[in-house]
Amino acid sequence: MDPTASPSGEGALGCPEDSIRLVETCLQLFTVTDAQLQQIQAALLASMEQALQDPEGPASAVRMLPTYVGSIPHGTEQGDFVVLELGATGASLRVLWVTLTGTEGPRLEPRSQEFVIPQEVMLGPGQQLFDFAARCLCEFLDTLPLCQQPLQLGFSFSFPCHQTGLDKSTLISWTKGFWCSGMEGQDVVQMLRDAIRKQGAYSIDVVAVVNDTVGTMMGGQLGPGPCEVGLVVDTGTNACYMEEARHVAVLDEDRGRVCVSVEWGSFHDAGALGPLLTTFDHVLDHGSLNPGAQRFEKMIGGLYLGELVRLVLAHLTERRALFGGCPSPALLCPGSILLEHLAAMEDPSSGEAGAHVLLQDLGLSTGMVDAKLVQQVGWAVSTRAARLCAAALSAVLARLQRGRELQTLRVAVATGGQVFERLPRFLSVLRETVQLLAPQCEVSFTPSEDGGGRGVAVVTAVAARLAAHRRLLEETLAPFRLGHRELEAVQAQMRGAMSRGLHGEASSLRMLPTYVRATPDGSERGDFLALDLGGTNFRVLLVRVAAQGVRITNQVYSIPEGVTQGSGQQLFDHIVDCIVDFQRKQGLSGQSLPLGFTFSFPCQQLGLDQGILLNWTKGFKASDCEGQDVVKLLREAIHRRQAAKLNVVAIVNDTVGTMMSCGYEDSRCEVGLIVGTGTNACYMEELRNVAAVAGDSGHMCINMEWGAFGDDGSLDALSTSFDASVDQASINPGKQRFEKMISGMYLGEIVRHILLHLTQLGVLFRGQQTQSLQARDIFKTKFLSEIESDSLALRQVRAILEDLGLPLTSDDALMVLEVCQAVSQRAARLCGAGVAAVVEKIRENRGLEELSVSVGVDGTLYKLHPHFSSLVAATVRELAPRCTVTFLQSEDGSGKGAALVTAVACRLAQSTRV
Ligand code: 0WK
Ligand code: BGC
Ligand code: BGC
Repeated sequence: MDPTASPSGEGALGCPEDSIRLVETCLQLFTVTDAQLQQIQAALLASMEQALQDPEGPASAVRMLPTYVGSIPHGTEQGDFVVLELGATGASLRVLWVTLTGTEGPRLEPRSQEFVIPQEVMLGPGQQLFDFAARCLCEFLDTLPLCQQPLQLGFSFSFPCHQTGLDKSTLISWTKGFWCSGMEGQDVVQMLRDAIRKQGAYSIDVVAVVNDTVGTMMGGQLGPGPCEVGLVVDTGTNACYMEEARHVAVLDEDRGRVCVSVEWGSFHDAGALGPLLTTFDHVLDHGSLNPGAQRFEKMIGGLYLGELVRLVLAHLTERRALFGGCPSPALLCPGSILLEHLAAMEDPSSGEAGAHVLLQDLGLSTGMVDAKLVQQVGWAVSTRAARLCAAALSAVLARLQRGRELQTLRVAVATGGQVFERLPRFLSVLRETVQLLAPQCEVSFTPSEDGGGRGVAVVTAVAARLAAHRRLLEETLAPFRLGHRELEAVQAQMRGAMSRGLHGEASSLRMLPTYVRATPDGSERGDFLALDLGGTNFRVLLVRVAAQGVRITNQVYSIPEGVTQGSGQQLFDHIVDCIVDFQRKQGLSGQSLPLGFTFSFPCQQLGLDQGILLNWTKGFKASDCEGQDVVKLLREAIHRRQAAKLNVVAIVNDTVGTMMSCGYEDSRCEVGLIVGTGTNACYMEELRNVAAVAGDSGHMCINMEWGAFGDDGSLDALSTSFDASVDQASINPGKQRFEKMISGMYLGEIVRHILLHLTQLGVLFRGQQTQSLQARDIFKTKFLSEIESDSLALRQVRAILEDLGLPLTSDDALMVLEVCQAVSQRAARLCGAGVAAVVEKIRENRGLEELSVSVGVDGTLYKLHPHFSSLVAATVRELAPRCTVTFLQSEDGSGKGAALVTAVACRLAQSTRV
């Protein structure tokens, strides 16, 4: 279809006026009205916002790709960096050596070298392109006086990529003159690393990959407003800008900004752009490497402007409006008119001369009219390009305004690319049109330094800093990542300590007999009082055991630190006061109910109702108790308080109470596990294996007191400086080493010490030590459970940490999350190794191939942490594959267990009396 056909449709033209009219009609096609530009601006803005909100949604016209660049340069970056630019300037790549000297240092000119990329490399296998780039890189470095230090490289790769990190980016599709095979979907950084390694000449670390628009923006001179937009019009075209992170759905961020590469080259909107596409655009697209794609780019990019001019000239020649209707072979040859030809015709005064040169190059005989008309064609094509580019840029400005809810906007746009360098009129048309389309924006245009090379070096400096931080973080957390072999060693050491403890030999595991010989059989009946001391809460319970089941009434009482760390008398008087208060409230005053006492501390039991406290743990240190029979201490307090009716029948450890409580529902429950303020486990051992208790048949529940495992130094290999800091600051240094690596009282403190260490290294909080983080116990273990919860987006992690007065970035929040994960995973894995040791002991005790057993569990950390329980179970499956272990979370706590132990004792006492 001939766009300029006269209604009457006849061939040859009468006079020059006809030619001019025909040319003007033809050039009219390249005229875009302000209204059409506003339409494009609106359509582009709409698809930008759609792509931001719904990246997976129906293919939006523009991609809006997050670049992981979260801040614009603050000029402090320093160091030497290599920059490799591929794809911005068509058939060439550029290597630069950039030295950043921070805010104080002098500005040093980068050294650079350009390499032409052979056509067959641009259209060949992808690996070949990267090998070519790596060879050029080494050739350039060979020219520099370099010493052997590893080099850091920033890779400017000017094609649409899905980025998942500053150094991780997969190619979506080729554009412009590139069409290498086997590359789409590939990680371009890995491709480059492999190609450089193959060269084997230099040790180069590729630390960042950026789109050329980002390098352009980061290289923008600091002007009136911050440079927050990068605009490239080179062979292709694109822009990036600093979007509010909360508006980028693919990032779960609510604060700060992130640079987004718009990839507006692929913008196509039938309504807004459709009517503007001329036949020449369709012909050009049809003849391109990627027909149907990058339609907007093909109206603006320097790779296409010359071709558009050629197609128009060829058409007008065919219509005999130019060159007497005699085309030259060159005029009919695609790609024969280049950007520099347009550049030569740009200057209103010398432009005609430039047109003459072009026509000579094309072997066309030129008359004055022709040259003038050719210049007009060049202008029309580049003017349209500049106005369309302005419409797109105005959409970005409108997005910036809307994203920040601003009435007016002041911003600097960094520009880069040959079209800006060679077609000076392009920028003035662009500026003018932006003023028209975005009147409420005050926009300054600033050419990017070194074509964006310095900008890429700045991003590389930031990436290098982050990569260094990541390495320091990994080094710091590595000791917390326990492998299968280390856990097997812990399991074996625990088995050894269990055997030695049972035989009464020196061992960090005391393996205390509890005089609980059986788990409940369901025949227990009656009302019992129970006390539960030693966990987060002190509770007094009334437990009614009936045929229909167990009913519990309980009340939590606080125990002030002054009492837990006061005198023993004070502590037990306080306990009795709570009991009396509870009895009064439950209308039990004066009633004599059997009482079971869950006392969650290491006790040498001499009988069910006799327990000598070996040592306090978990922050308790009431005086005159260690070495005492705590049942006696309780009875003395009862006596002092004249609460005569209380009958203490049994003292049990919370692990035993938990096992009994769960055993009431599931008779296979033969292990009790607590992971709360403290940690410990008990299990049903064969009596024959318990040296301290007479008898060879039957079972005895053993309180392992595994919190003390490793107090003999057997865990030192796993202990870190942070564990040592926590231990030294505790009220029982050197004691409860296993507990201090696992339980709720200590995990928060371990994390706090690691955060202090990472702050010192400058990895966190920009190295600023904050007052709040110096405070002991400020980082509660419950924060780990909150921070690691999957449902919590990073933003909520920030909220928790900001409440602690920590000035953090999203990278900081991510690192704090990783620290919490490392600490809690080590705790869960160590706990799993302990349980594996116990269930394997039971299996071997019974000479079984396979064992199926249940473990009753209680404790805030185990119950509230989002991943702790599943990681314990996974570790047990890994280390004790011949045991099928069911973990039963205790609902009623160990108070019920204490009552059941008391009930069993009363039943047995009853049966011996009759
Ligand atoms: C609830 C039990 C109690 C035990 C506690 C441990 O009833 O006996 O001491 O769990 O968990 P914590 O409260 O220390 O987190
Ligand atoms: C690419 C963009 C690039 C632009 C300018 C386009 O073809 O898709 O990633 O920024 O060219 O080089
Ligand atoms: C105590 C144990 C107790 C555990 C869980 C440890 O500190 O020594 O007796 O079972 O904490 O509460």
